[in-house]
Amino acid sequence: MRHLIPAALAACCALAPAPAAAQWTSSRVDGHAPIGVMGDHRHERGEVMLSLRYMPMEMEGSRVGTRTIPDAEIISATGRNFMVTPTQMSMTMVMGGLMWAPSDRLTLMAMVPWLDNSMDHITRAGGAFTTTSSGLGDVAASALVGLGTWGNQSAHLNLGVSLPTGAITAMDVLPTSNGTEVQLPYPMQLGSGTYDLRPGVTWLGQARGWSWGVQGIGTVRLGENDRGWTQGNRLDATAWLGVPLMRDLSVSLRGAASSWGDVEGVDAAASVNPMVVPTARTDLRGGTRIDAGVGVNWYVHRPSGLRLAAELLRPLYQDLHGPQLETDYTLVVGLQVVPVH
Ligand SMILES: [Cu+2]
Repeated sequence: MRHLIPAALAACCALAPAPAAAQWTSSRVDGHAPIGVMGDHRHERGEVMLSLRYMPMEMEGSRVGTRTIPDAEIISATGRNFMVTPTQMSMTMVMGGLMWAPSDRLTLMAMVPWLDNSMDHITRAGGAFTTTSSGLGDVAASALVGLGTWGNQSAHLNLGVSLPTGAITAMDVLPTSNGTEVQLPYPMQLGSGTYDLRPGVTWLGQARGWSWGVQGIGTVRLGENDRGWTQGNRLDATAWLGVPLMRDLSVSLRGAASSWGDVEGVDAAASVNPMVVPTARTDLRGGTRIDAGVGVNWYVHRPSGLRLAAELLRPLYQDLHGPQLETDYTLVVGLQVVPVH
């Protein structure tokens, strides 16, 4: 059975190069995926890896479906008839990661995100204001379970769970709240408020002068949070190519597709009226986006496993339940080190 799966895949998957004599190895500079991919590689028994990622994401302007819509139309009485619209949002995530391999087959991984959000708005009355939220996001833990390594190919399951450690009652002052803090709409919250399953699969391959990988991961929300709503489920699929330019430096090209659902239920205590601003509407949260990314991996110091990597992603396609803010770019800069071999 273990040998039938790769045989069947190799037979039908045109991307897979003919098996070479070399064994797949994470010690190649392109043995780690572009830095925006999580849970792409396993470690050898006893190894510990620490990582830190800095991930700013910028959103400006809104879309309805695939069409951009002017902010003025969103707040016009003859347009979408909202009183307020977001014009811009900056989301910065700093994420610490820990990987540890109790065996060659199993690598355990924990990720701890810190979020910093800022959203600018304009109002029909001609005003402008900004809201912010920051704090711990949803901590995730996962097991990367090896399916096997067959020559120059390797595959594992990603069995993850996300914990509801991020706040879902983040507050700030609004122009209409007379100086008191009120609960912010859904996109400014820091977590889902639910336990989420994150099942997936990762398949990797290496040839002499290049490498490839594909990964698909779902996010399934379990039940509803204690405010009575559920963030939409999501699906993330990505594929990449890596090319070593020299022994310790590689570049990458990646495509990433994401699809996520609307909010189900409603925060009964939400202080913002969904008639006022699109961000308070549960049915204007979902969408689909396809990003293209270019990245670089640098093996700075092999004895300590020190790597420095960066990746820039720009959307090729966005289809949003809107008006909803569109993404302009995502940058990921990361550092990885292996203090225990
Ligand atoms: Cu690692």
